[in-house]
Amino acid sequence: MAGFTPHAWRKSFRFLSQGCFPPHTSICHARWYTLALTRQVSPRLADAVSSTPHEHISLLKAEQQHADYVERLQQIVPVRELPALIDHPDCCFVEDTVVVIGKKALLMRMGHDSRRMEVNDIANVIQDIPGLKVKDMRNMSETAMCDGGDILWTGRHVFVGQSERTNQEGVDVLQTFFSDWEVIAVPVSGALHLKSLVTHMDRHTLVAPTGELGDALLEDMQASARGYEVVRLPSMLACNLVSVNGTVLAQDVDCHKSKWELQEAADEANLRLEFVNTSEFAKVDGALTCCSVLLDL
Ligand code: CIR
Repeated sequence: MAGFTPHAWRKSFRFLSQGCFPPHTSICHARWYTLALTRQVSPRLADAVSSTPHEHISLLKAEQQHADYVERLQQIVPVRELPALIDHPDCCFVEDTVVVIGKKALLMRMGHDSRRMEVNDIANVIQDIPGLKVKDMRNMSETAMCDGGDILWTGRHVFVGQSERTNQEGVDVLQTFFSDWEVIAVPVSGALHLKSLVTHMDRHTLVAPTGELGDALLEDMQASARGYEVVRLPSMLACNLVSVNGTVLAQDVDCHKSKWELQEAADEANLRLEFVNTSEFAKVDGALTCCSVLLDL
């Protein structure tokens, strides 16, 4: 079959053997990963950075929710769970510390001072992973800053949110390092990170909130010109998806319409959908994507 490489066969086989692919269907644009990194919750989670004063956080509940998240991930991809960094309340939001695209990993200078030391520990972990070319933003520019939550890598495009945490110099460093890809900068307002607003369900499907915020963002991303279908949801929180190896993890929000729309879109895209409750993390602006770094080695 023209254009269908042994690699593609292997992936299809893996997908079929996981039972995620109804036998009568043949099109699936799921993203594939071989490893996920997660980090346990700091006992000081209640001191995490927060954009608004937050309700009381139950550490016990947060640990249970995190364990559930990790367990769900383990069903679909091997997970390496790193120990909590006791003095870093935000340490479980590991996505912000490093961006991995293909065989390249870029360590971040994060946008919030209080989180910057988190990168030192992940640097050791990332540098020990064979086959990865690793660079450190902190050695590439004096002023660049970027949080991983602002990078949306759909498998076709690298979108970078210019938010309070990611500046133009950060975008420039990304473009220099990930030179095989076009890095598309989009302004972000009304949310912490780009991925607080928009994520991808598969290579061709984005998920974004209904309303003006979503409209403006999708226009800046030129989503439709770039060939993306967009699922629009009334709940912004529900737009933060983790899509791995044919399964989509979504937040168990109160908005039934959002969950219903997601289910319909997942069915159409031949993806399995599971809802995960991360309510304790949402109190400090944490979402689903932020709790893991996904690698395809
Ligand atoms: C922060 O403000 O940095 C953390 N409290 C939450 C980070 C969430 N990260 C993400 O969604 N990528």
